[in-house]
Amino acid sequence: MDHGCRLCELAMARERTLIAIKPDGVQRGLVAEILGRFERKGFTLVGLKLLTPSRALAEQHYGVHRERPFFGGLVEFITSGPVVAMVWEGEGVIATARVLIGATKPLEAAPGSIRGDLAVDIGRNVVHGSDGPDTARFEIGLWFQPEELSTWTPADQCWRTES
Ligand code: IDP
Ligand code: MG
Repeated sequence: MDHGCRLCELAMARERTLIAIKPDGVQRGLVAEILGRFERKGFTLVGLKLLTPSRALAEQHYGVHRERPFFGGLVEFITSGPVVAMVWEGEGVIATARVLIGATKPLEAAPGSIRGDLAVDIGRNVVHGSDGPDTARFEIGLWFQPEELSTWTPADQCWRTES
């Protein structure tokens, strides 16, 4: 809950989100392109690994979609090869990452967004981003052990944010 107090400000500044480059993004050689967009924007990378997700991980990650007709195919797809899982940090990173990623349907995603520039099919939309604070916390805990995350401040942070 944001009360507008100093503690809330600090917590917001440390906001984190889970971003995953899906198997299609890895297979198509788009890792640097996608990762670079978050890096160039000015967010801070605090966790990074490449793994082929287990079925259990995939089913938990997409648990909210369990009843949807595409669930089986989605789990097959996300477990089909390596995924690059990342945690990015920064003020407003959860919502802004969704803007950088673009709409779920790539044909409707704005030009300039990752999906708008790099994808055409909803089932091959190259990247995942948490959709809110609760989801972000859940997904980060699912994909990363606490010790796999680095809390650090980039040396040039004062050239990215005023405070
Ligand atoms: P999001 O990735 O933009 O948050 P969600 O609605 O959470 O979109 O759906 C999760 C993922 O499930 C999508 O990124 C996409 O890969 C897949 N998906 C969603 N809807 C469909 C569909 O109608 N057909 C096939 N795959 C879908
Ligand atoms: Mg989603």
